[in-house]
Amino acid sequence: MRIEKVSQHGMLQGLMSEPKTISAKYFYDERGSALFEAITALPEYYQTRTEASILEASLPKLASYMDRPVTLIEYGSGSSAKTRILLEHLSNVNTYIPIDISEEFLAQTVQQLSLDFPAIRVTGVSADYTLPITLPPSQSEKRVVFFPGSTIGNFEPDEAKAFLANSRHMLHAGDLFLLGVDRKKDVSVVEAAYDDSAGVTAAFNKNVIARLNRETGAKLDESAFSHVAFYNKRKGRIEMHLKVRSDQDMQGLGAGIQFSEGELIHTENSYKFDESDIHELAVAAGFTVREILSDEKEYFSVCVLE
Ligand code: AVJ
Repeated sequence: MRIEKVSQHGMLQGLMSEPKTISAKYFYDERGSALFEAITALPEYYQTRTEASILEASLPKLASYMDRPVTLIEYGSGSSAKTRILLEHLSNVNTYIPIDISEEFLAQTVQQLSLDFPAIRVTGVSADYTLPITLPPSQSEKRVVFFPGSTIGNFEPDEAKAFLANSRHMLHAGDLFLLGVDRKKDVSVVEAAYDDSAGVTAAFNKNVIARLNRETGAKLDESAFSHVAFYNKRKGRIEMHLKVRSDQDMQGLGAGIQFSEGELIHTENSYKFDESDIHELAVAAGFTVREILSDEKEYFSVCVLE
């Protein structure tokens, strides 16, 4: 008998299905995380600065919810830029647990935050938060989960509900979930945010091909893929795809997988929410909507769920 051990890679799974997909979580290698940070500063990408302005304008209100010592837990913390607003102003936060899939990025962030906020205990957790995770045990503290940036929009509606319902199970009565959601709005505004004139979003999308080459030995021609982004009105979501410009055969771990000219590889969905979507999602997950904090144009909302 001969048993052979083969290596596998999660990126290959979606590439073997029809139509081909690459899960959006694969965007966030070190370069992808840096490109995403660049996206958040683009003039077209209103989300990040709008959410930051909502948080700033809502600080007294948020402080009133945090009436005793708080452990703040963040999913997909990235550079934790928005969280700094909370850590600076909400004096009852004494512990911060950033959770991120990009370990290199997380290590840098945790180091910097520990220097900047010596009074706050910062414990990074490097994990794929779409899978079950165990968190350091909490004391008698109030837990506040922060899931900003409308990252919830990357999930299918059923997955989003299941994810929120699962997170609710590690919370106790009186704990909170702060959920950032991108609102439904004029299509031209939302499409521009995913196809910026500087081409940063295109580079972010195409970076998954570079990652595929590096991690699976695919040897694909990166310039043979182009960025496609559009709003799917029926589904209420932005879709990003990579369009194959010339036939390609994968080598390495995915040998045998072929890409045909004109084919679309689906790389991301980013769902947008109106008020009834927010209520439906929260209620299905067992939460009560305490408050929906928004900017003047209602481009973005931070939902206070309990
Ligand atoms: C980090 C998932 C919220 O969907 O807007 C930015 C990722 N994709 N530009 C989003 C993203 C393209 C972003 N999220």
